[in-house]
Amino acid sequence: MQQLRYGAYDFAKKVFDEIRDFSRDPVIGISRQGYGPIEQKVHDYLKERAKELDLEVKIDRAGNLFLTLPGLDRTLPCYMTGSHADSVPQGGHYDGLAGVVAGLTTLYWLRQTKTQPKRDVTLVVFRMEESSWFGKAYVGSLAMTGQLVPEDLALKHRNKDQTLAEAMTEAGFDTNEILRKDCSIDLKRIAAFTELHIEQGPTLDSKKKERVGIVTGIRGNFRHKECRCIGVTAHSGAVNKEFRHDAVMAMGNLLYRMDKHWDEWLARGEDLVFTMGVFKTSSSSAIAIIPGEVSFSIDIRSLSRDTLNRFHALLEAECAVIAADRGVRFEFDRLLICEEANVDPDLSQHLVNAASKAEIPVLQIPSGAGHDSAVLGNLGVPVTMIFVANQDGSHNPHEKMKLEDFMLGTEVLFTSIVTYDDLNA
Ligand code: HGY
Ligand code: MN
Ligand code: MN
Repeated sequence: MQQLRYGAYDFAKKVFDEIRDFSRDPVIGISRQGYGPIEQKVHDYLKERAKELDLEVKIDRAGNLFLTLPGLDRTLPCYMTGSHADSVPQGGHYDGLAGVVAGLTTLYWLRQTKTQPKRDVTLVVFRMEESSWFGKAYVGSLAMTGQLVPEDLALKHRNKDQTLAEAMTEAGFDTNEILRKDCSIDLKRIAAFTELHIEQGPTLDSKKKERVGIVTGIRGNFRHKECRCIGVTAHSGAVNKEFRHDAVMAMGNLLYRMDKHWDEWLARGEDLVFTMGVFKTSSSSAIAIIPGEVSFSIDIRSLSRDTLNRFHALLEAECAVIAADRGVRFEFDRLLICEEANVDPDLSQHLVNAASKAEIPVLQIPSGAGHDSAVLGNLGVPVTMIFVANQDGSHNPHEKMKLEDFMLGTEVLFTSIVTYDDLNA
């Protein structure tokens, strides 16, 4: 398998470099908004590479892109791999794109070595996996599987007066088609789905030996895009503490309480992370004004749905206590749920076997981040994920990845695909 690392190394490097060149945010990092012009440019770029590799190209009603290398027996369900090409605002280059380039590199190497697998191998490039622009995650894969609702498309852009429906229409898609309840592809035609992704956390990069992970489960999440704490705006000098309804102080108390609960839940072994990533006082806030309003986002994640339900309920209960205490009120917008997902044990074992066949040490590791794989996994498609080590985390402009680590992960993917039918032999 040595050839894969070196033969396709330059191909992968070229693809990453060329896509980076047109993805740079004018200020810092990478910005590729889902259903935005740069994401479209990536899809167009991939269609060009697909032509060179003589791949079949298909685009579904939501703009998800499918590139297929035909197998010997086309009646068999395909081995699918893929991820997303969009990014968070001023984020990194590799979140999502690594899985797309790994799939393309695998197809490239199948062509280069004139290997025709028994079954079709399809690379899927999902639209708008990131929730950061309109609040909803997995938009492309949910559209592909008929799970979007009109309220999703009514969500507003993070800082523009535009709905998701308007962005989709502007990108040339028919929102009535996108809201259909049937699947845009036959899920029974997917024998196995493997998504390669950067870990986005510190575990693999802290290891000398294992630079590749086999994912054991994908956290689900409960999100609110914009909640509000409403108190009373007042003079910061003239109003003594007992008369105040200070929204920021109320939020400070809420965060303190939830942070303590979080520690207690971790101490008793629950899998849980809790983030308020967006936190805004009103545009008229000023030094000498007691803030009467705070808007904030909520992101609660866990491998366990029960943990998610109980922590969300605790948050609401604490809000009620603080509201009574401080004379403020809390408003929650629609709860956005991304389901937690299990990986397919047999397919995961196949990946572990493929890694050992390629003599690549791997670590079994859960995914804290959410991924499109969870959408397919929860609809009965056998899914697995391959993580590759990356540096400086993710969802920030400093995210890095070493191409050597990427190629190790791609080699596991390649080996998994070319040996898949031995599995069934
Ligand atoms: O938020 C996530 O976990 C993913 O990056 N959309
Ligand atoms: Mn992401
Ligand atoms: Mn991602």
